[in-house]
Amino acid sequence: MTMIETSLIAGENEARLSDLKRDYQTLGEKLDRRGIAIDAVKRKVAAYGVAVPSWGVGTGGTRFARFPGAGEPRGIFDKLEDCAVINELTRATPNVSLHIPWDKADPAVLKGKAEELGLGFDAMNSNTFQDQAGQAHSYKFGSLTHTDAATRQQAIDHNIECIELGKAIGSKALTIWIGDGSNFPGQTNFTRQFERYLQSAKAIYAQIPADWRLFTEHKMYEPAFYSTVVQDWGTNYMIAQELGEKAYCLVDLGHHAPNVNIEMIVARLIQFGKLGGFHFNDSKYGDDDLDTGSIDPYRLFLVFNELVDAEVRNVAGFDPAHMLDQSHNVTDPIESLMVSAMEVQRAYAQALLVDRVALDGYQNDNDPLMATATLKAAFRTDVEPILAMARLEAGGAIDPVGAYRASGYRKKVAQIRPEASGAGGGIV
Ligand code: PSV
Ligand code: MN
Repeated sequence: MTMIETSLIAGENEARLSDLKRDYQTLGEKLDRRGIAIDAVKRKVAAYGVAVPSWGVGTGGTRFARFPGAGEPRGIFDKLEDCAVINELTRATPNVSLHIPWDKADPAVLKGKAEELGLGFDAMNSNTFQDQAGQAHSYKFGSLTHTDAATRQQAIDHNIECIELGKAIGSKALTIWIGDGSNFPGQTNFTRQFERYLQSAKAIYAQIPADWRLFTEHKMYEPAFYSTVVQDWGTNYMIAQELGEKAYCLVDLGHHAPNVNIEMIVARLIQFGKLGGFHFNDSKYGDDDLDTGSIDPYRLFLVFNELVDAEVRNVAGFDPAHMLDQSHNVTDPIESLMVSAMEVQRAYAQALLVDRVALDGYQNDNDPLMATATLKAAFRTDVEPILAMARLEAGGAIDPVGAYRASGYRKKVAQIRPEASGAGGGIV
């Protein structure tokens, strides 16, 4: 049990419930006229889940400052409690993604706690972008691509340790993101550095269990500002191809140049069987790590349009992992993560409403105006009654943020987490 009282969810009074039923029925009639069965959409939304990053429940920060809130999680077990609240109210986030060593703990205890809270574990994330206390070799000049073999081996061993821990707690994937690159022209030899990357990645890949997947995550820049080793989806695709069939590309929405057509990258990776999954977030300028759907919900919808297109076409082996990866600097992280999970569900529900037969026809007839209007018709549909009904039927809240605020959870945990110092490394 978490600290949210179920009575509070039930406390979402009868008036609210009857409003929802009416709204659901009205929307159902509207969709019926478009040949769409609302219950079928609701079932898909209800079955959909997006993983929460353990590090997301602590207040994030920038390199200038961090402003922690009261009742911050003190470690992985507090983080799991917060993640359970998110899932309890939204019923959309059954799994948590761990970052090692931030979340390192006895696997049996981790597993027990997660089970008690009704949670599972998503992909494991390794961390070779920071030095840890007592570490033999520094990552200042790189990790998996370092010029020094012992430093590379240390980074490889850390990834293998993540796999071992993941196996013990029921995870089925490892995500590798490295900060390696350079800050000056001439600082590194691009080719030799990438050769070292491939060599190290192959050593990790060799330890990936048969029923696991390895995700590599690209990012254009930061912390290296002149060049980054795994900088874009092209390089990422080469890596996945070089490594083998268990290797896939992970797309973090914030890791591209502004205005890049991410939905097309998604389509390409699907077409060539290498889309591993997502880190959802939103951005205005760069890797802002703002809340998913807060800046450009249409782009999120367009990404989901590609995913639903693949789902409808029954693309073989298509099963991307979905996760949030954001930094909450000015909001209560629990609230941001709940809203973000619902934004992802909303984009999925809207994409399910696209009239794909009509779209196909307009595309073949070279009718761009009607083709784009077909997408807009789906995007403009207010699917909130579908999301709320799916949540309610699964035991969640009609209005998760309202229920969370009414529960007083943050105040309660602030009393039992007095010396909270923040979660993880505070970096995203
Ligand atoms: C890097 O910016 C990133 O997106 C990677 O996924 C990291 O694991 C995460 O943020 C946390 O720092
Ligand atoms: Mn990420």
